[in-house]
Amino acid sequence: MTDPASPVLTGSVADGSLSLAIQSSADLARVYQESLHFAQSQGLPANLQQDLLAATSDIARRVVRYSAQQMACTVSAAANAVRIEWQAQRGKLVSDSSAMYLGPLPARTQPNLGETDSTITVAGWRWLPREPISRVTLVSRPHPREKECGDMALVVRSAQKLRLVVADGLGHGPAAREAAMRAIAALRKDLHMDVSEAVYSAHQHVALTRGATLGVADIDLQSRIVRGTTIGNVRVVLFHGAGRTWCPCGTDAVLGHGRGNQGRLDVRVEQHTLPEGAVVCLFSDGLASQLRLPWQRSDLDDLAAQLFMGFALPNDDATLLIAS
Ligand SMILES: [Mn+2]
Repeated sequence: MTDPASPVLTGSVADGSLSLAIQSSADLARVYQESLHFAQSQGLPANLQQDLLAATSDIARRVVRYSAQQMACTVSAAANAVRIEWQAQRGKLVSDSSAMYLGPLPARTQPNLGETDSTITVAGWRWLPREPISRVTLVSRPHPREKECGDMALVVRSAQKLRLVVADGLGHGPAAREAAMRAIAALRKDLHMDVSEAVYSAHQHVALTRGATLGVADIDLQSRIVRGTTIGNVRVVLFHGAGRTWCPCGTDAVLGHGRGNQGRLDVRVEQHTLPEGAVVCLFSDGLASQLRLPWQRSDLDDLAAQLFMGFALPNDDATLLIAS
């Protein structure tokens, strides 16, 4: 999961960690046993042990249903806090929910993109015990003629802050990915910087590539304030209740272009408080801009699958990152 080409980029592991191998339903019992042993060896409180077992069991069942060609799941524990990261590459997207679309847009009928596409990567992050934002799900798929996705996502967290990023390299293919990867690397390295500074830094890093569009959301985990911006057509949207609560207007520009005296990038950062139960979404233009949440709430991983299947467009890299 530390492969720089991977969409999963994370901080370091502190105390103990456990890697779970999940290939088929035959592994589910072992996943449970290994998770239990890990939870006990880390001396986690009973309620945290239960939550950890429930989470790894849920993830293992999902991963088996995705029929992914590659999967990884890592559990880390430090100071009575647990982080779980998982990734399933080149699988088929499935959703538990029978109610596919009850939202403001009409249900999309077959063929269902996710069920026919085996190039999708799904990844998730969970933090225990529960916090203002304790889960993130990523769904990503390259352009149909490409092997590598020109979009990249970043999920990185410190004690105070969770940073979510989607970068979309212009065009598609390896050169697009290079541009996106540089933006992501800068925003990971500069986690300590505020959104505006970090975006300027990314702007420098992306110079000499073909450029990228970008969405960034920094969530302050103590004050429950989200600060965000967009450069170009990546969307950052806060959903709460029935509709869009907040969406930073951002800047119509290309990251990495227009450097020098004449082309200083105008970064406009906006902020909003994060209400209880809010969902933060970032997505590239490979998903339709009118993306809306369905009325009926479901598990975050199922919601991500539903949104991706409902709104992904056929002829571009597509990346959706959602957090709740
Ligand atoms: Mn795109």
